[in-house]
This record gives sequence, C-alpha cells and structure tokens, in this order.
Amino acid sequence: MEILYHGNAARGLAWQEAVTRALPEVRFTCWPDAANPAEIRHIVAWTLPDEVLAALPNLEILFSVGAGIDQLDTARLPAHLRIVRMIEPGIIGTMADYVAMGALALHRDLPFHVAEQRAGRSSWRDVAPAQQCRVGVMGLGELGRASLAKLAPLGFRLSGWSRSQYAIEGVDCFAGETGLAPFLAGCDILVCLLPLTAETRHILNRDTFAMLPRGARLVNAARGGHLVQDDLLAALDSGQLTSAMLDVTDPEPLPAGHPFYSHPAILMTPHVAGITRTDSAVVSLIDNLGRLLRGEPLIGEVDRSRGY
Ligand code: NDP
Ligand code: OXD
Repeated sequence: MEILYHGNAARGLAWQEAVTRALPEVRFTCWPDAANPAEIRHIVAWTLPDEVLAALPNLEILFSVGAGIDQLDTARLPAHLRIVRMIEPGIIGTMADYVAMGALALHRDLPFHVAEQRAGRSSWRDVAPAQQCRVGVMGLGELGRASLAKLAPLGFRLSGWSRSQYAIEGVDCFAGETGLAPFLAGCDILVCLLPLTAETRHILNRDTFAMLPRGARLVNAARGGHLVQDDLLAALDSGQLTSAMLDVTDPEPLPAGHPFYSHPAILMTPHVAGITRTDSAVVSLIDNLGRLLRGEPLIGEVDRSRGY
C-alpha cells in the first residue's frame, strides 16, 4: 500500500520515517515524489490544491492533517472520496488548554485590562468567582468534551449544545434547534467548537447574541466562517457582548486595518488553539493505516452527507 503526503516538508519526513518503521508494508511518499501518481489511492493532507487533485485520478481516501475538514472545500472533491479527520491527543489537549485560557481571560476581563495598559491607564473592575460564571460550549464532540473536562476543575458552571442529546456528568446538555435558546440564555461565556457546515455557517450572529444574557462573552476557537463579523462589532458596541476571544477568522489572516485588530474588547490569536502535533498525530495515522490494512473501520471517518 502507498500513501502520499502533501504539506509541510519537515513533518512529511518525520511521518515517513515513523510510518515506515511501524508499517514496513506501507510506502510513504511525499508530494511531488510519487513514482506513479495515477496509482495513488490514499493521501494525507491539510488541503488539496487543484494540481494535486488533478494528478491523482484514483484517490479513494483522504486523511486530513487536522480535526476539521472544511478547509478542503469538500464540494470540489469526488463524491466517492472517503475523508478521515485527525483525532489525536495533541489537538485535543492544546484546544482544551486554549478554551480554559479563553474562559479565564474573558471572565477576568483581560481584554479590558490589556486595553487599559496600552492606553497608559489603570482601572479597577469587579471580580467574581468562577463559580458565578456559566460557560456553554457549542459542539460536544472530541474538542467540546475535552474542553469541558478542562473547565470543570476551574469551578465554572457548565453547559453544552450539540445536534444529539447527551448526558455528561456536571454539564447541562441541550440539543438541536429547540435546545438552542434555553442553552444560550444560560451562557455568560459562549464557546464555539462546532464544525463548519452549511448548518453552522454564521451561527454566531446577531440573533444568537441577542439570546445570550446581556454582557456575555464569546470564545470562537472553531472556524472564522461561524461568525458574522459585523454582528459581533454591533453586539460589542451595544454592550450586548462584553468581549470576545477569536482564534479563527475569515479570511486568515484578516486584512491590515481590519477593526478586530484594534478593538479594545477583542483578543485574537492566529489559529493556534488546537495544534496537530507531529509526534502524537503520526501515532493516530499509523493506527488508522493499520486499520485500513486489516479492513477495519477507520477512526474519524467523516459522514460527508452531514459535513463532519
Ligand atoms: P466533532 O465532530 O468531534 O464534534 C462536533 C460536534 O458539533 C458534535 O457534538 C456535533 O453534534 C456538533 N454539531 C455539528 N453540527 C451541529 C449542528 N448543526 N447543531 C448542533 N451541533 C452540531 O468535532 P471536533 O470536536 O473534533 O472539532 C470541532 C471543530 O473544531 C473542527 O471541525 C474544526 O473546525 C475546529 N478546530 C479548530 C482548531 C483551531 O486550532 N482553532 C483545531 C481543531 C479543530 P453530534 O455530537 O450530535 O454529532
Ligand atoms: C484543525 C485545525 O482543524 O488546526 O485541526 O484547525
């Protein structure tokens, strides 16, 4: 079996070595080195540029380097292509850390204090214990659940919203369209960890913000396409929202001069919340390649009709 890698060269070499050591029967090649691209049936990549896609007419399975798959623009991929997303402890652990950092930073008014510092001022704001703050997570998948587990010992009151109804200890779980309004009504901090699909695009909009308690805060660590940027600015201006922490934007990076850069109530990071770790992700990849060789179900296979 051959698997082609497309992406960062250093990671490609490290994965080639690890995969070859663990599974000598797998030939791991790095784009553009495949001897016969027309024979390639499996690829691991973050995105598939047009020239790569065109060179691989017999592709059957695409392993995403990341947890999300929307960056692949799946509408342009053949309908029969199976897509497998990356589920690995590096992404999960770093994301949970980020969400904990975001919740604490917004709860303790870090954007305000940073803005005051930059303006050469020092003002005091009231401080409430974490136990008085309700954090709600949209998306109860791999990342949402790990983030809730990380938040729990910090003392926050926790809730979650997803498509399916779940029971998670210590978390008030809501589901589906009917669960959205009651979920939002109980979020002092709203965290978005949804996949970006036709249903979730622009879900962070003025109607959603209006259903939050006045003065709520937002952490978006999922995708920039979830957020309606003008609605966030309007909600911050009106006081409906107090502050936001954004790891993702559309586009990335935002153009120079974009109002988010200088907004005193917005903290931004450059898509670093959950990071695919070269060392731990290759273990997940090797596990999945072994499953493929044995004809077993793959971990993280995407339901293309659902979009995640
Ligand atoms: P999962 O597929 O494990 O979980 C997705 C969750 O979202 C599920 O609980 C699912 O519900 C829920 N969901 C999906 N659609 C809807 C909907 N229409 N209404 C309500 N709930 C919905 O994904 P992960 O947790 O692994 O990852 C989530 C996203 O995080 C990724 O798709 C990616 O975009 C983003 N990400 C961002 C990173 C960063 O660095 N900023 C890093 C890694 C990922 P159900 O359980 O019922 O199916
Ligand atoms: C991912 C990401 O999807 O890094 O893994 O955003």
